[in-house]
Amino acid sequence: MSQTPRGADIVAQSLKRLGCQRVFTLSGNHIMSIFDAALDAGLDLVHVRHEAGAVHMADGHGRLTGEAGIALVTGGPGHANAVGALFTALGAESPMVLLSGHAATWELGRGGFQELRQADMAAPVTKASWTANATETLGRDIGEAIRIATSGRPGPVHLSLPSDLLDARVDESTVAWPERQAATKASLADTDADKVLAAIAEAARPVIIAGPQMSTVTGRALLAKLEAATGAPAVIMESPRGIADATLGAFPDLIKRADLIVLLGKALDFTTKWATGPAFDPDVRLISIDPDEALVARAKKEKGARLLVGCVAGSKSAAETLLDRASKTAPRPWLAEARTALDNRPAAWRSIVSQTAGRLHPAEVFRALRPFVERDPDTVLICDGGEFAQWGQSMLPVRRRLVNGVTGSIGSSLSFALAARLLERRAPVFAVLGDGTIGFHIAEFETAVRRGLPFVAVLGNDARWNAESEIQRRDYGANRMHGCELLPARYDQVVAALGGHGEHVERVVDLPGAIERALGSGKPSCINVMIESIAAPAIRLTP
Ligand SMILES: Cc1ncc(C[n+]2csc(CCOP(=O)(O)OP(=O)(O)O)c2C)c(N)n1
Ligand SMILES: [Mg+2]
Repeated sequence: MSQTPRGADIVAQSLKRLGCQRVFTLSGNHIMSIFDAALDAGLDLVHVRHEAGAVHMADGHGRLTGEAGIALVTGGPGHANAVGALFTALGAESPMVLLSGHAATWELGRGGFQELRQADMAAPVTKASWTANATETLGRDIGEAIRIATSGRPGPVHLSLPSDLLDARVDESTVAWPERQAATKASLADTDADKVLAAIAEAARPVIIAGPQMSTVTGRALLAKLEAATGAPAVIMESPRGIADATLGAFPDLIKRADLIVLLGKALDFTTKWATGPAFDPDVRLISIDPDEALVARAKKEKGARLLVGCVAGSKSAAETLLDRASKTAPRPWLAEARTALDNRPAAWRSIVSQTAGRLHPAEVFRALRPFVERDPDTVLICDGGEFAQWGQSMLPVRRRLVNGVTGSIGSSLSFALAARLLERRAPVFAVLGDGTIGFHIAEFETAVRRGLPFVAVLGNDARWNAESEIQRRDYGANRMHGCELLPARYDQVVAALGGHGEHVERVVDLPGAIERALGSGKPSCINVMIESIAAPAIRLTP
């Protein structure tokens, strides 16, 4: 590198030093210096079609690796487009950094090109958000952004990079290069672990609810061990549908009977219904173990003396400490009862068939897809959207799975699929989504074709935004359902036109062949399955 690097070189070299070789980006005037610097730093620029797509890809990368995903967008409109997608990453507790170009410092307050208060704009949807103020310290800013994104409760961080700081050259001896730092995670004190274990042992019907950070292959394995060691059923809550998430089977029947709920990195919020109201035992007690002190304090404020233990600790390390200190317990009947509820799926789903010619019932789609998802343990499954995807979340095996997450924002799945394929070169990547949802980022199929990133999108096409239609039916009446209709468009043909593989399916017998051909094509694929509009499943032990 030159003795007098540009700020842009410092940014690119710092990313490389910190192990971030892949950058999800969309070009723009403010960041072309970084594109140039990326050549010498050897960064892989994954050049996408919408800034929100770049953020979703960085989010998907963060969720799958636990390392910060990096998105790079231009200032002003590029940044504005990116910000909305940060909300998804925030809710999913995904480590990622958004780097945005920014008007030059000398232009600020003078009506500069694409001048915008970018850091203020991103602040509510990030853990930290700031604007760099010197060329020499750009590397340190990047190191700090990555450290914050991956520490404690992971999440998105934003850093704006004024273009004059990127263009300026400085003497290399003055550069503050970032150090590779381990993410800081508080550990659970042994005394607290023992209190938690004692409370679980004393409870008759304990339930452990983990947050989205545990939604990884290792997190799930750890939770399964914790469940076996403590006799308390352990679940992950990562859906805005909360206790009614179809992934959790008849969870409402189970949680109503719980006398102790252990929140393991799970916020006491709307998804957990603040553990109050008719869905809960009024005497239920809680434990909150959370990396974020503010969330422990919130649980204390909400629950008062009902909060038995509140302590600050990272979810995974806390689960490991609990496992280390747990003594062998005899199997409890409660765990068997709880598993029956969690694994419960109505018998009718095995034989349910569509009532409409030329359209499949969602259950038929997922019965056909299931063996393909099960074929390879490394398969990545992505579920996104409304009612159709909820059927997928309840009927498909959960191992390496990404869902849009607690914020409920739809549209991220195609970007997730690209990020997943860049990491997983062999096993299938499936994205399950609705016809409304595919519209947000359908152009990313072009990115996938350009980059040679095959995956299979299984699209449930009911020609409507059905989740919202169902709200209209329920709250306002069947005769007042309007404004949510779409055309039964041929999304498969759009994908084929972009260079991918398209399949159109109207009969269940044709679906396995279509999936097989899509996988065999080696191309980004879209199977446009015409479906009936069916509400998301609600599972109860006794209907
Ligand atoms: C970004 C965003 N916009 C709007 C919504 C509201 N919303 C949730 S589900 C849904 C409908 C999804 O339609 P589709 O993808 O066709 O799935 P379907 O429910 O029809 O199966 C809408 C509009 C949202 N959650 N997020
Ligand atoms: Mg739909």
